[in-house]
Amino acid sequence: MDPVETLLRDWDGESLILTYDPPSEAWIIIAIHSTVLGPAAGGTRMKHYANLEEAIVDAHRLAAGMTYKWAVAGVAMGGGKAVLAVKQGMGDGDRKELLNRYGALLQKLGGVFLTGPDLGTSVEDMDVIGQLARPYVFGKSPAAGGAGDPAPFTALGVYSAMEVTAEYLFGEATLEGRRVVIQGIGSVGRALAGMLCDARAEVLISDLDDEAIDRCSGDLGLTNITPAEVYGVKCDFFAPCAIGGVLNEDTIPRLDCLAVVGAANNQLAAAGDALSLLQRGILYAPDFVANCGGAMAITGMETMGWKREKAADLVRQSVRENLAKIYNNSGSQGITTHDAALALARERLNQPVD
Ligand code: PPY
Repeated sequence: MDPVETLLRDWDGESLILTYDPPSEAWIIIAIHSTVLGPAAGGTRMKHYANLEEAIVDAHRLAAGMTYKWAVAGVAMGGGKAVLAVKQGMGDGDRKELLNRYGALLQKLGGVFLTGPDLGTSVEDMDVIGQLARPYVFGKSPAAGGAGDPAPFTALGVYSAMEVTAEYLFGEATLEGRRVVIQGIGSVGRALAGMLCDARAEVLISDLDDEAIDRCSGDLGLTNITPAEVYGVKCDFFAPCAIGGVLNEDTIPRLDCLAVVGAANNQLAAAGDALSLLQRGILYAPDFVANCGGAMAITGMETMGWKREKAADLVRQSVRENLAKIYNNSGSQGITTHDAALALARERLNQPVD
């Protein structure tokens, strides 16, 4: 059978909207995993993939992650994600036109899918998409009536997750003196590094982009490590804040950390990798629990009128309570933290509130 057919047939989600955009030669993929708790909502990722199959796999997995993220965070939204699978080296003009056509598609869908910024898209891009699809786009700039960049709230949630993890491991929620390796110094990684520096943690950073590293290490005076070394550095916390799939059979044996607490989506390459981490004695903060801050804060501010302080308080509270529960359940039931987090999500999916 055609690999794409197999993918679509075997997926456990609800539906996939697939459109080819001839002018840009991009595929627009909207994966809707579950609408049990509400309308499907998730970021729009823009990225080049080797082929359509890889792009669909990414959309499928990211959409499922959103279902669990909303469920654990207690937000009445369903899980979805969009992937704009673009050609390499697309120019700014073509990019903007693609975003405009994507906005027109979202408008036509009339709220079947709500979106926000993700890897490869920005608040400015949300303003472009929002010109046509205004009610269906979160994370527009304040000038365009949105709540702006989710990244500081995502970083705040990850920071709270590190505090809970420190408390679980060391009996104290303080991060002072803890050694943290941040992989990926984009908007979330940078904000996290700043918070950790303020807390007097020892922060090491790594990124594929040398310029990003120079900017960040210059601003904050941090130690750099090369991407090749990033997995093997001895530390308390390893924080994946870039691409997914970084916890895999190749990297897990090399990790020299006590815990993995990061912002990237889909950090585990395969479900079995959670068990490999457990067997190595590494505590894993499930990604969709630790990184809910951006999605939770931006949608809360835009749909429920939360002020920034309230959003920050609720993100901290949600991450603290859920992660503590997950660590305790994992310990008492002898299951991975990933399975404990999925169980919590499924419990909430089975009891939707209206
Ligand atoms: C994510 O957390 O992975 C997101 O997709 C972020 C998001 C989703 C919906 C609105 C704003 C941000």
